[in-house]
Amino acid sequence: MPQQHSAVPVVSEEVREALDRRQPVVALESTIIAHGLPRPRNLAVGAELEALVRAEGAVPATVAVLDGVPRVGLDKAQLERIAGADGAGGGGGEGVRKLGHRDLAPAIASGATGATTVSATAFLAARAGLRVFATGGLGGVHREWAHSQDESADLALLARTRITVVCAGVKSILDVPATLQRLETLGVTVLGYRTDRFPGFYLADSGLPVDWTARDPEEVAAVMAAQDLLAGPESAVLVANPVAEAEQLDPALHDRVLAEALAECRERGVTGQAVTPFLLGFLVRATGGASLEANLAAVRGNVRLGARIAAAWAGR
Ligand code: PSU
Ligand code: MN
Repeated sequence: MPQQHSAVPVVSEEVREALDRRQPVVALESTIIAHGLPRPRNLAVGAELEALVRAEGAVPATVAVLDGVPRVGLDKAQLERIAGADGAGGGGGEGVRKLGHRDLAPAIASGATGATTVSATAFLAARAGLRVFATGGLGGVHREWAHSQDESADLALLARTRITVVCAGVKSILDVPATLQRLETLGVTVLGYRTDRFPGFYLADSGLPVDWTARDPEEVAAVMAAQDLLAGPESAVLVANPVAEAEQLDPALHDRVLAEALAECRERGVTGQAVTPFLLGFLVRATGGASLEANLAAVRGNVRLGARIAAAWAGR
């Protein structure tokens, strides 16, 4: 049944008011909540991330699609549905799909409920007029790319979306050098935050360098302003913010368990959208939860920094 919506996306009143008053707003994705973290911890994390944004004086705008309506800014009940905690079978839990930007049109047309990945979140947030987005780690080129051609839609979308994405690099389950190369080819600006090393998601350092370093939120905002001044292709800025070394996953454990995860993924023939959640879930179990703590530490740091960048941007 075709659906009709007056405005896409629907922006919550709180987010709309903040944008109108030029107050800082930070977009948050929902795939990490629905598919990237184990339940029931995921709901607490979703709420915690919003609270962290507020504690920094900014307004959080979690993005998702509910009953075919793309939304920027969720209320408590909407966040609970995405986390699968409504218990009422109203499309929550397993019924929450993972939506990249290409999935938005069919989700709208069919009235589906789903969590948005980096690509869908960046797209909807930019459409709503948001400029700053915080997440964990981006998708990218998978290690089996030559065989599977699996490159996250995150990369191409960020090559044509004017938004600043704070992340802990790209997920270390990926081919990180290939992903950095693709970002260069696609023309996406990458800034290390207080570092000249590209972060490794669970690890503070992926072993690869970055060309540019920002020392504070004002410097990031200055890059954003320069992007607008140039009026070049509508591309993103990645702010690569490393997890604190004290909170990173033990690198030796990381390398060992990741090799097991990749082998298991191959053996089971996991493909497509299922690959990233499978690998993240495997790592959580195989590290006894240590990868989850490192993942959360990275996301928390990114969300806090996102709020500060949004404040610097709003203050310009
Ligand atoms: N960061 C995390 N956990 C996640 C993701 C990012 O800490 O689960 C999600 C993001 O939504 C990202 C997606 O867009 O993983 C990438 O999935 P894929 O590789 O299928 O494009
Ligand atoms: Mn993929």
